[in-house]
Amino acid sequence: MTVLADAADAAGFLGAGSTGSGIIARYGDWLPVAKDARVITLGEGNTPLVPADTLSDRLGCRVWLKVEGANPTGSFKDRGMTVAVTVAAHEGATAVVCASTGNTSASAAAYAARGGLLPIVLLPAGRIAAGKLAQAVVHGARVVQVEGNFDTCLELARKLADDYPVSLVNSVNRIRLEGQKTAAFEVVDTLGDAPDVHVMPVGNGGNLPAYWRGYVQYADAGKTTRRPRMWGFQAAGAAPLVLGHPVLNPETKATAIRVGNPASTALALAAREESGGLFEAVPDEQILAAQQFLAAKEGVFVEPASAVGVAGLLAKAERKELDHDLRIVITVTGHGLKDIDTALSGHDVGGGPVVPAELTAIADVCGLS
Ligand code: AN7
Repeated sequence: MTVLADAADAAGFLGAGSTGSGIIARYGDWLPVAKDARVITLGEGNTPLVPADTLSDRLGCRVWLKVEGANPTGSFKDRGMTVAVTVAAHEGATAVVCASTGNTSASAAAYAARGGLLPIVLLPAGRIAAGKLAQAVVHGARVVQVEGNFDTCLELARKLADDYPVSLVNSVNRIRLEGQKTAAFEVVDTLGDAPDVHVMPVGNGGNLPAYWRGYVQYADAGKTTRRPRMWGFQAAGAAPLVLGHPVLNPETKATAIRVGNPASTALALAAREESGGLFEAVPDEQILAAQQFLAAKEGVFVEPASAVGVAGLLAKAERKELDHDLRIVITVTGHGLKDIDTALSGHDVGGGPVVPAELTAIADVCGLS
C-alpha cells in the first residue's frame, strides 16, 4: 500500500503539496489552490518547447514552438481546467458548465469526468471540429448544441451558472487563467529567461493575459531579466481586438477562435499595452498555409487556430516589419488531430494513387525508379 501511495504521490495525484506531474504539483505555490484540496489532474503541462529551425531561417530570428497540443486532451485548456475543476470540487460543486468553440469543452469534460463531476457543455451548433465534439461525448458530457454562435453560448452558460447549481469553468472564471500562466513559467524554466517576443493566437483573449501574468510574476520574483512583448494574432474574419469593436457574425475556418465579442477583452488590451505588444489579423488562406508549413517543415501538426501566430509572423517578415535575431516563442495551442476535416480539405488525399500490390508499382508512384 505504502509503495502504491508513494507512487501516486510522486505522480502528483494526492494533493496540492505533493511533487510530481501536473501543473498544480509543480507550480502549486503560485496557484490559488488550497493545500488540502483533492487535486484533479491528468498530468498536464511540461509540454515540449521545440526549436523551429526552418521557421527561424525564414524569419531571421530564433524561434521556439510551445507545443500545447501535447497536453492530455490536446490543448492548453488543460492547464486552466485542472485548477478550475479542482477548486470547484473543493468548494462542493457537483456539476460544471462551459460554453466552448471546442477545446474548453473537451478539457472540461475530461477533468470533470476524472473528478466525478457532471460536465455540461454549450456548443455553437454545427460549428465544432469533430474531434473536439467526440471528446465531449466520450467523456460523458451533457452536450447541448445551441442555435447561435460562441458568444451566445457564453451568455447562456453564465446565466445557467447564475440560476442553477453548476460552476462556470469558462475563462471568465479567472482561476482558469491562473493555471494557464504556468506555460510562461515553463518557457522561462526551459530557456533560462523570457524571450523578446511571445506570440499566440487570440480568440476570447484569455490566454495572452494569462501568459503575461506568468511572465510578470516571474520577473517580479527575479527569475527573468526581461519581460516579453506580447503579440496576439486573430483570424481576419473574427478580429474584434484588431478592429477595436465586437464582430456580430465572426467567420473563420479556424473555428477555435471564431469569437466576435471576447470575454477577456479588457485583460487582453491591458497585456498588449503593458508589454508594448500588438494585435494583428491574418486571412484564413495564410492560416491554413502556416498550418501546412508547420506540419511539413517542422513536423508539428497543429489545428488551424494554432497556426495563426506563425501565419502572423510570416506576414510581418514578408512586410519587413520583423527585426532580425529576436528570440521568439510561439504558442501553438491545440493538436492537429482535433480537426482533420479542415486539415485534409487542402489535400488530394482521397485521390492518392491506388496501385496493384507490386513493389515496382509502388516505387514508380513514389518516383524511386
Ligand atoms: C486551439 O475552447 O475559446 O484567446 O471555447 O481552442 O484564450 O480564447 C478556445 C480558444 C487559441 C484562443 N487556440 O485562446 C474554447 C476556446 C485554440 C483554442 C484559442 C482557443 P483564448
